[in-house]
Amino acid sequence: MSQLGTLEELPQEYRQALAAANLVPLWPSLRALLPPGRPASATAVTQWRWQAIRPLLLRAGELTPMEKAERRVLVLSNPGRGLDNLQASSVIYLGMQLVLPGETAPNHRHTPNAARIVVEGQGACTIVGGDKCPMEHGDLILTPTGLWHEHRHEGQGPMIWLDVLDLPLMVYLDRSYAIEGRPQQPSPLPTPYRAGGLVPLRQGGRSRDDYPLLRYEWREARRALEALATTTPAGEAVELAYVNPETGAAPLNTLAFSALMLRPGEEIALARMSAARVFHVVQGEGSAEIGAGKLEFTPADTFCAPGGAAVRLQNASAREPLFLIGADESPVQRKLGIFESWEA
Ligand code: GTQ
Repeated sequence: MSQLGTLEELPQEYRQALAAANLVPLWPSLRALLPPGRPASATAVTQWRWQAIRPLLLRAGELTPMEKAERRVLVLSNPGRGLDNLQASSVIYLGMQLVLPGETAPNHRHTPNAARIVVEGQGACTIVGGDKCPMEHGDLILTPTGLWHEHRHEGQGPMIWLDVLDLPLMVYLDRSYAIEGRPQQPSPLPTPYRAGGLVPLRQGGRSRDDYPLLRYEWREARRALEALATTTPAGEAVELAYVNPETGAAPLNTLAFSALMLRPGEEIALARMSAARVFHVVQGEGSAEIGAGKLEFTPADTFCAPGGAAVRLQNASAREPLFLIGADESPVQRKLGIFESWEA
């Protein structure tokens, strides 16, 4: 592959004439725009430690009242992409959100898709399109694009969860905006969708909802992982995909989610894929090798892997299982026809 000409090689007056006409020569930037063989990524392997986040988030609770924050969130930002850009990866935004007893994060809806993974606390709920979703440790709760949502906390003690959004993509597309709404009246009827694999028999088993299931209970995910673990050969990933129970597709248009279990002492290699992913530790301790990066994690830590990176995970305990929830941007890449994966 030949060495291409640089900007500096061009006469100064020529460069000025180009700039005056809003023109730029391609060849000095061509290799950066279209790298040979594989894409470049600014996404750095990054770990966000719960032990660092929690005290700083609780201080935000003292420093900034809800009226001054609307969403009291510390953003888990990837330094490789520029800390101020508030991105975990090119598509994924992560934020740790705090709601104190009696507080409400006001009702709104927006173009970005969001999901929350509950980290700490009891007695809060997210109301999504009138559907009141209780929030318990490890639950995955969806707030898909365009649906009204607000958070309330009627329990005791701080309530904390991890927000996962496709905000960077929406900002890049010039499609990110929010609309404020009045507080929702939660529906008196619970959603007929209680669990994956069980679809209410109405309208031939299909509802008119694009998002029939909004809350994926950790209790059920964990039970399903433990059952799968009894038949999965040692060293093979015990991994379940969260899906839309009617279509089998990823629960959000842009983001896919999975639940992972590593048995005591186990080490696994995940299938390599072109989409960046993030991992949140629901329970247990372990270590990760992501490309050339190595990190050790404890409960409620969060870390990210750039697209294309080899990921190995190890359970540090010889006695206890390790549970993680993963989120990745593969649905965006699949829809664009640019997704690639390789066997582990
Ligand atoms: O809870 O609606 O972390 O709108 C960022 C933007 C959370 C939310 C975030 C949001 C929300």
